[in-house]
Amino acid sequence: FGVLCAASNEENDDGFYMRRCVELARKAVGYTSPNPLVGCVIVKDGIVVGEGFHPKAGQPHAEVFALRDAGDLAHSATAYVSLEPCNHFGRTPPCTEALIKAKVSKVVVGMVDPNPIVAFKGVERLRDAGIEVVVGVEEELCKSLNEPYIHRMLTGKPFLPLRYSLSVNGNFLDLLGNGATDCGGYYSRLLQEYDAVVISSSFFTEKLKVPASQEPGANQPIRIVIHKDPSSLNQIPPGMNDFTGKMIIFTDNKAETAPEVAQQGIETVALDHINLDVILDYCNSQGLCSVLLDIRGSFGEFEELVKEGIKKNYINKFITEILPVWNRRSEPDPLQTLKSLEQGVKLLNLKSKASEQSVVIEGYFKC
Ligand code: AOF
Ligand code: ZN
Repeated sequence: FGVLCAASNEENDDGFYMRRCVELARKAVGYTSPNPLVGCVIVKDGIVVGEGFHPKAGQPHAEVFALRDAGDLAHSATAYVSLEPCNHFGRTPPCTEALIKAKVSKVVVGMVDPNPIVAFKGVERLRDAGIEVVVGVEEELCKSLNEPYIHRMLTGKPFLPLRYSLSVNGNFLDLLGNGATDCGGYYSRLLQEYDAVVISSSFFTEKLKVPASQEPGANQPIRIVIHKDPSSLNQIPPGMNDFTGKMIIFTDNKAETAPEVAQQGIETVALDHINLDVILDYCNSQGLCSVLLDIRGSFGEFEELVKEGIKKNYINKFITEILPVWNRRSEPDPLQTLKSLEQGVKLLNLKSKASEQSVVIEGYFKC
């Protein structure tokens, strides 16, 4: 009985330290792409002697910071890492070698790295060096931490959830004056998690503030503006780009861009036809792992993108925010396009979150 108790305590401890790794990793939310979020904790005799996380692509990995923090105490210690340690020379040297050199005796890994250059090779290298390796502690949590990174590694496309708001009577809210004006703190926190957000050009034409993450120092995703109205590209009011992030306009308007647009640091890409393939390829080329398709404003601008995204299986996550307002039916309904697709679309792995401002439901769509 005593042995069983000891084993289950050890398992609980593994979970505890892995959750701490995830907590540490999350300090860099929004800043690591194309790299993953990774946290590492070094534990010796039940005491945490080192902690670290990966702050930004190009900078040292989580293990390196944690080992530095632990110094000589890493000797014979256990290293917890939310992602399999790398075993390759990328922008930084292999973490496996750093762990071996530090003489840790055990490594507990949250999940195998889906990067084909790394997958299982890190674990193998550590085992070959005589280090005990446990894989798959708090695996689901570690996977949810890096949903965009994993998605991009496996599909070659950025992760592309679709977000929209509904009134309590089930109508779409454009949030540009149609019933509700503020999405509250939830929306601001959501934005921080994304590398880019696709928004409607009505933020320009209605002279509204472009949505920004509110907390000081928070990640400001790149604003990708869909601009289908040929008459208004030259009427972008000054001060639109008043947040610290980058803005890029995708337009099928061939008219020459007004100098004021470029003066605001806004890049413009003119296309024959705005489509998701071009937008996602652009994001991919910039190393962006996550793009939020944020349906607000001029719904018509999104309809084709939504249709394309669902048909091509680019959109697999839905984020629905129900706000405490009652409103008239909005026309056109931006997701009416879904009705023309196959019946019986079902969302899986639902999660919901309720606050005083809203109820948020997230779910996955599998074709
Ligand atoms: C780890 N710990 O903290 C991270 C890892 O170009 P590099 O050198 O930064 O390598 C990037 C790859 O390394 C990335 O695609 C992923 O496979 C892994 N990231 N690995 O052991 C970390 N950030
Ligand atoms: Zn590494």
